[in-house]
Amino acid sequence: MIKSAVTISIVEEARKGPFVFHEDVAAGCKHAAELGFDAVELFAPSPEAITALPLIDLLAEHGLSLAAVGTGAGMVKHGLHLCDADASRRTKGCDFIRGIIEAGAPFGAPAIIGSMQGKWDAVTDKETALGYLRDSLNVLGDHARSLGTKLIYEPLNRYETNLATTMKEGVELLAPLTTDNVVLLADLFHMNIEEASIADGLRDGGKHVGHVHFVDSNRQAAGRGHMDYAPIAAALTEIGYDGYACAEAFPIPDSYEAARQTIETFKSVFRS
Ligand code: LER
Ligand code: MN
Repeated sequence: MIKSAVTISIVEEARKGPFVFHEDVAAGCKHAAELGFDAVELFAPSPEAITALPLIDLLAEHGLSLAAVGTGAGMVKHGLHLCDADASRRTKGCDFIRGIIEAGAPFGAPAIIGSMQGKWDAVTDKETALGYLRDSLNVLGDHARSLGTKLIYEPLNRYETNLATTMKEGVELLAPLTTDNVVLLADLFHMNIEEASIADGLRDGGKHVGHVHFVDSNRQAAGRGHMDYAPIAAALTEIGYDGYACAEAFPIPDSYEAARQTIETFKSVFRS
């Protein structure tokens, strides 16, 4: 059965980013639980910031799981990414992600590689960049396996990456990997921009889809845009998806209302 989750960001630089709750993890967990979410997804500035949180207690107190942990702070805070032409900067990017994997693993929470994948450019051509990215996915995927979790790779829209922008390209990126421990994140916002059909994109991802960012066409809470969720839910059922549908959306009109709207739409899409 598909489970519900909602994002909490404690990254100052991402204050205007598409996260439902910001700054206060305790308040985010309290509201998530009140509204009936199964889990939260955490976007934190560093591995140390995760381990410093009273997460075990907060999750237990509110009966929540940790769905996933984001790694994008490596990019927004330090400008790191996995396709940097400079090998020492690639290593730093990889180390940052390794730290987040290790901070999430005790909670069974996989790390997400989104913006940390980077882009190819005039210095690093596409094949070279894809090679760098695959090298890191192999190492980090195996590391996640050694800690009992998966690694999540997220195709992004064309304005955020030029590596893999569709589920089909995501599958092609994973195909030559030596690790089988990397799954795809289907973010409905990115898919709405890049896929000819979101439902067909989910079918392209098939068994590789391991996480979903549940959001509307305008990156607001599900139910506040023009996304047609019925064919999306049908495609997720068809591919046997039973992971999280996690709200990664702007806190519009405010965090609580965005979360409330999300769970209302979640129930009508996945529980009726
Ligand atoms: C970025 O656009 C995004 O969707 C995030 O999940 C990536 O970290
Ligand atoms: Mn996303």
